[in-house]
Amino acid sequence: MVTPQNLEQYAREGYTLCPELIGGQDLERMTRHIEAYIDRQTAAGIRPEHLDKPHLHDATFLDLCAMPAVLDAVEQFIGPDIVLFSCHIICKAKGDGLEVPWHQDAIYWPLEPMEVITLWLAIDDSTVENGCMRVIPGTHTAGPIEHVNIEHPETKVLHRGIPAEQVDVSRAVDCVIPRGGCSFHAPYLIHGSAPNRSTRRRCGFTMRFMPATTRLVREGPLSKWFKDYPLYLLRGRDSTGCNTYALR
Ligand SMILES: O=C(O)CCC(=O)C(=O)O
Repeated sequence: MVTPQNLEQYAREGYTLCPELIGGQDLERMTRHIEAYIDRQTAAGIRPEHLDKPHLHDATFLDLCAMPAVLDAVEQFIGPDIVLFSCHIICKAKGDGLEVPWHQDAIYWPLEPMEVITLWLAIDDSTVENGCMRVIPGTHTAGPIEHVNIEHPETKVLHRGIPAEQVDVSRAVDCVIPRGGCSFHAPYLIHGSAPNRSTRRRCGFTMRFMPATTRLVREGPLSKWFKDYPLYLLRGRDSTGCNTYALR
């Protein structure tokens, strides 16, 4: 459940944690579907951290992102007209989960204005030991920061990141979240996560939503990825007509 304190913290610090978002049969259904997807993809040789945009291959993920508990929470932050921009399963296997370098999500996205929120749902208890997400509070207002190519990219989830020397890691906050709870973070917030060397899996399902007043810029430098990229209007309407949407 999203509280007024969550909204206030998100505005002030660029992130907030909700220890309970989804439970019961909804959480079971989501977990079963995600685990089956992970099994299929890892059998095909894809690492479980790299399961980006599963909704493009499997429409059930659209239904999971449209669960009322998810959209009711997101509505508190971005209002009633809610577009699914993207989603990603980032599952770090026990003893073998890759690090996510420090980064800002926004540098990958051609969105105007850059109003988009990430809901990171804990499919497993997410702890310091199994590589929970870490954030640098307050960095969401700094705008874009230069990212560089990562050394040994095969050992990381992303190929570009912000060098650790340029991040004030003394201010990092560990997003410890029980299964079924979530965090929300803003697009310019600096965040990352450590490798999972523990004996427990750490699986997260990120869902990224924007208000229908944010435009996906399909032309320009990122058009290779976004020219034909489907957006889904999951709730409300687009009164500005700034995007085109795919049908669910
Ligand atoms: O799952 C993680 O450790 C990192 C997640 C992340 O970078 C994101 O959701 O934007």
